[in-house]
This record gives sequence, structure tokens and C-alpha cells, in this order.
Amino acid sequence: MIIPLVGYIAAMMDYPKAPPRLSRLLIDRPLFFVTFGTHQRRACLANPDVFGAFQIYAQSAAHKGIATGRFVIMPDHIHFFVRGQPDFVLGNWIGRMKQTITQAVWRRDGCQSTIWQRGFFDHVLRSDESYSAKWQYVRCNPVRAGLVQAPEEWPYQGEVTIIDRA
Ligand code: NI
Repeated sequence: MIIPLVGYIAAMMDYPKAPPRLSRLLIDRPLFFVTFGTHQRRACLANPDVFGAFQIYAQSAAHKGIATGRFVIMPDHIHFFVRGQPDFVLGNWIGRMKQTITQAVWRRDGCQSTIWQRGFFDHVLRSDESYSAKWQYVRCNPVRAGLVQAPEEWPYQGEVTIIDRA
């Protein structure tokens, strides 16, 4: 049998990009647990300016279908949960979040210094991993760090979007 090569190439050119695979769209979108920290662990994040910048960034992302769940802002690092759309690129989104918070810290400082340690840590919650249980551990960060007596006393925490997951 003769392979109709010309027709095959023509078909390829009609579809320069692979169509979205149905299987990828049907599986549950991953829920990420994200952590990133400051350059040389400088304590510059636990303040109302960074708290506000984080929430404004996360709220504007919510309009694009990116759900930031519970979060806690520590003096030198941030923990949060996030779930995006199928085309969500976590690294790009965190990069822009870092830039936004940098602006807030620079305004507060009145000078422009290096704010972030490079990169971030992320962990996709397994289906058997409980979001609420993980949050119960994460929200105790300020208590373990000796900043407050009880987790609810720490002012720089919250929940931008309620993520419907156990
Ligand atoms: Ni921590």
C-alpha cells in the first residue's frame, strides 16, 4: 500500500498544534501546595502591605479561574494552596506574584533590594491527601515559630477562594 505522504503533510499543516487531549481535560485539576521564601531569609513579608498585595494578586487571578485557597504569610516565606485551569503554568504565575510583592516591599523599604530566593517548592496533593489536614498543619507555622500563642492570632493568613476538596 502506498502511504499518501502529501496528504499526511497537508493534514499536519492544518493542525500546527496538537489538539487538547480529552483525557487531560477530564482528570481533576491538581491542587498545589506552594512555598517560596526571601533572599537570605530576610524578614520582610509579615506586614499589611505584602498581605494586601498578595490578596489583590490572588483575587485578580480568581477572575481567570485560578483559585488561591488558604495561605499564610510568614516573615520570610509564604505558604499557599492554588488550583488553576488546565492551561495553568504554575511557575509563570508565581513569577508574576513575586514581582507584585516585590513592588510592595520596595515601596515600603524606599529602596530596591533583592527580595526573593530563587525558585519555589511545590507539591501536588495526592487524591488521598487531605487539604484541610494539611492546612491544619500549615496554619500552625506562626505558633511553631514562636510568633503567636494560637494560630488564629496570626494576622497574615486567610483564604481567597474556597477550594472544594476534602
Ligand atoms: Ni513554613
